[in-house]
Amino acid sequence: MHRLFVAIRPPEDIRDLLIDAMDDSPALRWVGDEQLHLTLRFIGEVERPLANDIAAALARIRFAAFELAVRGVGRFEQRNGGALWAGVEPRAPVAELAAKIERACVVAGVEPERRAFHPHITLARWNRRNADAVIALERRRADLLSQPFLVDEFVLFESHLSRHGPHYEEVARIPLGRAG
Ligand code: 2AM
Repeated sequence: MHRLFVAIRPPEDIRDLLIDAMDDSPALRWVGDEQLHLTLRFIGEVERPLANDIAAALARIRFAAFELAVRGVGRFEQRNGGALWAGVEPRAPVAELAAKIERACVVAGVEPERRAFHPHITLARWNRRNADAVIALERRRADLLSQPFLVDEFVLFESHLSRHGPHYEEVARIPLGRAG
């Protein structure tokens, strides 16, 4: 089985800004540089033939390159903790691209996504008992803001899980059309 997801990989200067926003707070498990991405569609575990059909459907997507900037931080709460993330703006082009990817996945035979799309770049995971520290950090980083960067491709990743955390392998890069 192949555990797949589709994401935007921010360029190095943007990743550097995100890494600079991290601190040594023991309350948070920060992600590494190689794990920074904006998920457009989490696909999950699929067999090889479906993986091939997904890759082919994604390769047929036509979408114009666009600019994004990182802006602000936020947090998701699950039962035992959650994620701290950086937001992006504007959301419209990234949501449109995600919707196109969603249609391509469904045409290829993937079950439709029922959850709403919230574009974000996960920076850290946290445990419920450290919620106060996470809220304090979220306030301190509220003014996080990057220069706009060009999104001119998206990536199909395979996630390999291990004891040392996930390793994300690039399976295919799909270019976007010339901006504007
Ligand atoms: P994230 O975007 O909040 O960090 C690979 O696992 C990527 O897919 C991660 O970026 C992860 O979360 C995202 N993702 C979305 N839904 C997921 C799910 N149900 N299980 C695992 N990862 C998921």
